[in-house]
Amino acid sequence: MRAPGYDRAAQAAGIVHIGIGAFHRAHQAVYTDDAMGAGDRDWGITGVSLRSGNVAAQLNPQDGLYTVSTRSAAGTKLRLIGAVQKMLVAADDPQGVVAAIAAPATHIVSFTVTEKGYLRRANGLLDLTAAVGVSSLYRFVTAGLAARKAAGLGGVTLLSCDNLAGNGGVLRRLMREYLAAYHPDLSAWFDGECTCPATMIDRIVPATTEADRAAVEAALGMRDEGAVVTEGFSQWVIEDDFAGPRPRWEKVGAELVADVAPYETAKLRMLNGAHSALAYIGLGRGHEFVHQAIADRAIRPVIERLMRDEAAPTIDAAPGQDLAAYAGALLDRFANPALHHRLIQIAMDGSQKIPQRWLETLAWHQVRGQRCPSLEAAIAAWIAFLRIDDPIDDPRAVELRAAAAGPDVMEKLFGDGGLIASDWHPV
Ligand code: CS2
Repeated sequence: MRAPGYDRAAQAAGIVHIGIGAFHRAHQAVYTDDAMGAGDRDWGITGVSLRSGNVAAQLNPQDGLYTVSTRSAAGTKLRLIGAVQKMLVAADDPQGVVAAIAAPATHIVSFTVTEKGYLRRANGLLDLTAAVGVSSLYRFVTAGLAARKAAGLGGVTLLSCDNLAGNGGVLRRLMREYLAAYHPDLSAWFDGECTCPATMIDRIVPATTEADRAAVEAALGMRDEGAVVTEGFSQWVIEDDFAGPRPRWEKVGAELVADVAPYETAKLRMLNGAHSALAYIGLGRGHEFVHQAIADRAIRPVIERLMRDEAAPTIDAAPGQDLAAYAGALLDRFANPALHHRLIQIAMDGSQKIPQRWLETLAWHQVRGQRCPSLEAAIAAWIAFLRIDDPIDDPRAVELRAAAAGPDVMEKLFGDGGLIASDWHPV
């Protein structure tokens, strides 16, 4: 098994990562481990969980070490990742999180807090009440930045790695709203000292199951509570706009570009758009996993059309970006039988995901007088999903359930003043 090729104990922590779940451990932490393996120094990661102590309880007793299993039809590869040094739980140690952000060695604060973690209201503006809550990223980042300013230190790069359209710009705007409301004295310093690059992040990482941990234990001969399981494919496109030093991630497979938008739009509308459609349509037809749904002959053509005929034409491709090839590669990735990616995991938080995954595509076609049969089928499947009796995992579950149960559901969900704000109007 491949192990870290650098002296872990000698590395300072240069990155504070907020929202350290399986995705971060299988993606950014791997690039960072590779960068340190290639000679970069002092990019250890301090992981932060805003609420749950689970990841800290898994990783801290292992000194931050964990394995990544890469699974394909050809078999599994195991590798040990050393980039994460320690874990903090914000609810238990808020001062520790602030101190980590304020540490002189910290240059990057990165995020995978999921779509709902940005605490936006349906109109896209910051929910100023939620943003002062105990598990708000804004509170910790602001306190850390205020401490840096007070100590005469420079700012940091705030790196959003979530599946939002224009994630960097969204984070910058929401941070500005927060500062204007609660810390106006920091606004100008933030604008002058901190940057928020956009990123496109891509790797399919199913939630780790007990069976996965048992498989790792069988291969390793020891228990890894922090194990993560993923596919071979990995992609990271980053806007080259850093406030200070950064790992040379471009030496280890990341792409540093001037404009992330074409990659991010393609990823959200094609990969994630197809994923959400597979989730709701697939669950409706009794499937459990992505690879089963994509093998269903009633579903696969719907997904192909969604990617090729509905989403792809809406994207202004970058030079050399081949959207037809991308669609083909995505179908292959979805078909990976070794990954066991649960549809119900993708189905969660639909209210937060659907605008950038489906509605922007629908709006693009609507102004051109065109329909999108696949996306319309996906919306019908989502509504059917909202009507079944199981609990819905979504921050707006109660309102969604009520809207889906009554008459005029399309209007209540997508109409003017509806639950899901968008430029697309149901007809
Ligand atoms: C998925 C994503 O759970 C979901 O909503 O669509 O997590 C997806 O697997 C990743 O974005 C792939 O990069």
